[in-house]
Parts: sequence; C-alpha cells; structure tokens
Amino acid sequence: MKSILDSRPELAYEVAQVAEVAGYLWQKGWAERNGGNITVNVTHCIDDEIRQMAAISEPIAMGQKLPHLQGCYFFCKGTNKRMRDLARWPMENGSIIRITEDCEHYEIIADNPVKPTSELPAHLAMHNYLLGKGVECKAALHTHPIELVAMSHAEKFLEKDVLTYLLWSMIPETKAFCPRGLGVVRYELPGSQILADATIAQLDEYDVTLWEKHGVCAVGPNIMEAFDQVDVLNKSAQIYISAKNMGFEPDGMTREQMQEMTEAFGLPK
Ligand code: 2HA
Ligand code: ZN
Repeated sequence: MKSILDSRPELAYEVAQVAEVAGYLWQKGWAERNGGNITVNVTHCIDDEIRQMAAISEPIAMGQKLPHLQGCYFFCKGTNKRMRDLARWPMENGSIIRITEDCEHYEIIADNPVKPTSELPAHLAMHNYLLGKGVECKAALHTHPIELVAMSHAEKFLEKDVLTYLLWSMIPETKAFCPRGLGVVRYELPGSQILADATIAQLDEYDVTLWEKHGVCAVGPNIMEAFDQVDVLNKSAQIYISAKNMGFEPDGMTREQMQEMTEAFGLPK
C-alpha cells in the first residue's frame, strides 16, 4: 500500500522511533490492551506536497482553541489501538493529523482514517503550551508504568516532591537524567479536559507528571527521551519496592551524596 512515509526518510524515521518505543512499552508491561498513547510533532518533516494533501476525515473539533498549533502536523497513536500493534504496524494503528487554520479543529491526512488517542486533549494542550513558551519538546507520551502507578496509591507519596526526592535518592542516575523530577496530578477522569489542564499546570516545573492511580505523562525533545525519563523514574520505583519486599526501608543516598552528585553533574538544585 502507498504510504505518506514513502520517499520521506525524515518522517519515516520519526514514525519508526514511535514504533520502537511502543514496543518497549508493551515489553515492559506498561501498555495493556489499548493503554497509553503517543503524539509527536512532525511539522519539521512536512513538505509542500503534504501541505496540499486533501484530508481523509471531516474537521474534528478539539474542544479548545490552541493558537500555537496552527498548521502543525502530528503523528498520533489511534484511539483503542494497541501499543503492541503500533510497534509493528504504526501507520495502521496511528495517523498523521493537521491542525486547521482556525486552531479549533484537526483533520486526518494519512495513511488511514484512524481517529487519534482518547488523551488527545491533554497531548495537544501540552504541545500548544510548550510551543507557546518556545520549549523544544516535540514528543508527548502517556503510559501506565506499574511501580510508579502502584506508588501513586499511597497518600504520603502524593505530597509535592516527596516522590521526586525519594526516587532521586535510589540511584544517582535518576536525578542526572530526570533533573526536573516528577510532578503529581490528583485523580481525574481519563481523557478529560480537567486532566489536560491539570497536566499543563505541571509543565513549568516538571517534564514528567504522575497521574494518581492511572499513569504518567512525559514530554521530551523526541519520543526516545520522553520514554527514557519515565524508564529512569520507574527503575528507581522498582529499587524502592525491591528493598521493601526484602523487608526494609531503603536508606536512600544521603543528602551529602546527592549534593556531591548534583554539583558534579551540574544539575539544578
Ligand atoms: O489510551 O491510557 O488514559 C488509553 C489510555 C487513556
Ligand atoms: Zn491511560
């Protein structure tokens, strides 16, 4: 079948990166059934021929005006599609959408009329917010990492920055590779505008936000880096839980060790 990716190596590369990450999410057990979603801003790969392409769907309302997304293009996982299928057949389980001139609608342009993810309001609101601030974050990822979600069921871990400091102290690399820590959004209905608004409120401080009793939402310059931040945080959660399973509360790195590492790596305080 003809694909928009044919003879467009840059666009094909972006989609291949999404497919690779989708496979990791499935292998990690973070993507049961249709769980999780990915959107990537691919506007930098779009040529004049694509700009002229007719839409293959009606314009679909986004439910909000997102002015910084005017004329942008996104690759989106399809709603109700499985990550494990996205890994193998990305263009059958996702689609490329164009934001229309009024910034209130999108239309699907290729390859198939696959309707985007149910968390599109949160994803597009995040892309809009970051573009408005001039932050170079092209990818947004939502997934259900087991240990982080488990920890979100305890009230004591949901206080601001409690989990950030606990997870940073489990292994030095966590702060090095997730230097802005982990924000927290209290439980809201999946796919809702309230969840989207609460998530963008975290973006000034954090790249990764924990959705209570649900999952995480991460942004990054590309999909691999968004995935890496969640992977690093969840690894720390696994170390914490392993220690608890052995019957003790892990000591964590000391304040002095954290301080030494923060200075050596030139990280924010
Ligand atoms: O896409 O994970 O939160 C399915 C979900 C919704
Ligand atoms: Zn979810």
